[in-house]
Amino acid sequence: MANLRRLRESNDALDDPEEIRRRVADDGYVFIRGLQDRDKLLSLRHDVMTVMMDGGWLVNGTNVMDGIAELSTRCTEGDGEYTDVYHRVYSLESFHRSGHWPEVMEMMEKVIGGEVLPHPQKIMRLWYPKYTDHTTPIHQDYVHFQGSYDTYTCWAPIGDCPIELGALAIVPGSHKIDAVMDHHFSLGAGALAIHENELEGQWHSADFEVGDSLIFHSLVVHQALPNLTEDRMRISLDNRYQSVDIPISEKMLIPHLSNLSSYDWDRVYADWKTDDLKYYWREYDLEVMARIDRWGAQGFEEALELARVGDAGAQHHLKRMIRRVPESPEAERAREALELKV
Ligand SMILES: O=C(O)CCC(=O)C(=O)O
Ligand SMILES: [Fe+2]
Repeated sequence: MANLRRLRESNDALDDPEEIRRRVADDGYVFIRGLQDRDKLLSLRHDVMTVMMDGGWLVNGTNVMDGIAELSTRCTEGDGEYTDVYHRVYSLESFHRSGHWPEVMEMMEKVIGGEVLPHPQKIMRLWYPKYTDHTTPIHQDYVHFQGSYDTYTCWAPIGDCPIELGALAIVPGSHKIDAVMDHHFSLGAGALAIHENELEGQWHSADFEVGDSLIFHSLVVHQALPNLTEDRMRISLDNRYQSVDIPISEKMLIPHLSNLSSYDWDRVYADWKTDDLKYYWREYDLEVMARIDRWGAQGFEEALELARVGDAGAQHHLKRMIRRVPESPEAERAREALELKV
């Protein structure tokens, strides 16, 4: 990306929570080098890559820690094959525990300034190389996670993530608009994108080393950079945090991508060795908000329109949806839109 600037590092302010909050208020983010323990992240990397190897996503016989992708198995969020392996990863106790590591919780307490609720819905991204049509597009997290604006994402790669492997890029200060921007149909995680021409500001990113963490507000505009490597898998955490005192969306109380298959917490917990993180959020008296379907519904209408006029991305998206939920009313509408074209 031309004119990509470097994120400001905020390690100098770690002992000054007020200054951290000032930077978050001004820039919408703080970027902390080495926030998370390298050895714990590398151990998590081993757990995740082992599941991916078993699922056929890595080249047989290679070192799992290298994350060398088996390109013939490429898939992404929204594909049934993705969900199969992803939900095996999702059942790892070590993955969920990483969202509660003390170094992350202490940092989030500084950012939020009170008791912090890690969202039950943890998220990991498993991104193949040479698959850049499916890179996470430009968006604000609020359209996906809803609840309260004052929700923060902590994004961290599970392993080193130089820019070419697909680091996260943000537009500092873009949260100050204090509103959700228009989102349109797109391929890539979330399937909704802000159009670049509606944006002001500069893209910022960094070569991330394992442990480096980017924490940003739910209205900050961001995207993933494409994974331009020949053969490396990019894996990352994007977990969410908020004060226990503000509303949370019901969407964040269920496992990620559980709407795409029958998957629930009992299945997540099936092989866990400890109990302390099971249903941990139930001890709080949380205000739970109903999900808002507006953005997703509008994106779907746009996908139908685009498919009718021959847009390959929209057609791909709809075909995938038909495979996933063939009996749904949406699939019926998708079939109509696709047939109009042929
Ligand atoms: O890692 C990605 O590709 C997407 C991450 C993201 O959008 C987020 O953390 O909110
Ligand atoms: Fe995001």
